[in-house]
Amino acid sequence: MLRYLTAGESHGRALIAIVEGLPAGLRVDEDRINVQMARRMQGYGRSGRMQIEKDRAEIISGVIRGETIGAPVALWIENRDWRKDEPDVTRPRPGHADLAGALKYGFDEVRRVLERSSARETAARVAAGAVCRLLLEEFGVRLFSHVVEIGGEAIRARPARWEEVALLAESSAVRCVEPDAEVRMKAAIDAARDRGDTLGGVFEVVALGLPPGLGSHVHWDRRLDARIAAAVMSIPAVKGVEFGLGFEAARTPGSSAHDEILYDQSRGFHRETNRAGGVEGGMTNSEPLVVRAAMKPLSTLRVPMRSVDLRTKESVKATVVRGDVCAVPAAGVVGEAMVAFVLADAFLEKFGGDAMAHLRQAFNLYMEEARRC
Ligand code: EPS
Repeated sequence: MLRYLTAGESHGRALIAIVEGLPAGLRVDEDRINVQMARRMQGYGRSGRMQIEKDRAEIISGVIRGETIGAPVALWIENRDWRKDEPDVTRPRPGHADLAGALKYGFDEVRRVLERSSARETAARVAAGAVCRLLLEEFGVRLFSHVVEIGGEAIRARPARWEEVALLAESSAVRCVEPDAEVRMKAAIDAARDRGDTLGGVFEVVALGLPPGLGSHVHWDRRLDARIAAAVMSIPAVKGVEFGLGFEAARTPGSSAHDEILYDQSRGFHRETNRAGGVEGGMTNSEPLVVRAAMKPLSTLRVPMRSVDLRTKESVKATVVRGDVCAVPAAGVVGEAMVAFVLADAFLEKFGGDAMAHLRQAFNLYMEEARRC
């Protein structure tokens, strides 16, 4: 239903996102997109590039007088650090796309790979995701993220109230809800920076206010958890994705792994626990969607690992370029964008319509029925 493409190199003129399949009549406010762009640039441990850029997305098509017209919405993000003649790089970084990309495309250097494999591309994803988020917000859906762990330093517990989680994450330099964990995470980042090293971690994306039945149990590629996992897994450096109890469910007996079903007049069907993370049988069950992702440490190291020069075949140290010590907080914001995209797609699939009014009608009818049954 919905698709998006991005284009642009890390040091090219600009990044571009095109979102296609949005209904007409959606209010799209550039400033609200740019709130998300600014969030992606934050986080303790980011690279010097974030001091240079002022990421702003400009809407260049598909919106007239602040509303979509059903046409593709193109977004333009100018690169300040735009250089025409970047030098060739012949020493691939272990862990990055450098070597595999060079072999695949027949290059004898990796500049032609790293310009596109750079995580800078995620700026365009956040712009696209921000438009999807505007669509979801029209139906009361709210998305946020927080950092659970950095370099082995984890939070002990998160507050019971999701509102509090969202608020605390927003005011933390590492997007973490526990002040003492934040201190430990920042210290770990400082130590890694001093060693010329990098750190990974775990972030959690949460979506509240979802209707039941997004996605489907009937076929593998309609399952919402599979689609979200693929989208989140596509974020550079993400190595694992889990929902609710996730891998822990494998070690938990069935009687403590599921969420008992309750019903009352005012709340309808509801649960007291959310071990499933809001998805059962490949569909939303109207509980909060809780997705966690594990991010490996970034492969751009200031103290490089061993590599081989692509031209001379000599044993060398990998190339040293500017990079983040830790980008887990920013990856959480990118995670929100990817989840927003999949949810908006599933929304349009379920409620259809070429205009917001049609979508709203179908949504209201379904929600009324779901409440009654
Ligand atoms: C990034 C921009 C990049 C990197 C970083 C993320 O810009 P530059 O290469 O000019 O410093 O700072 O990407 C990586 C560390 C990576 O390995 O891909 C951004 O905008 O998020």
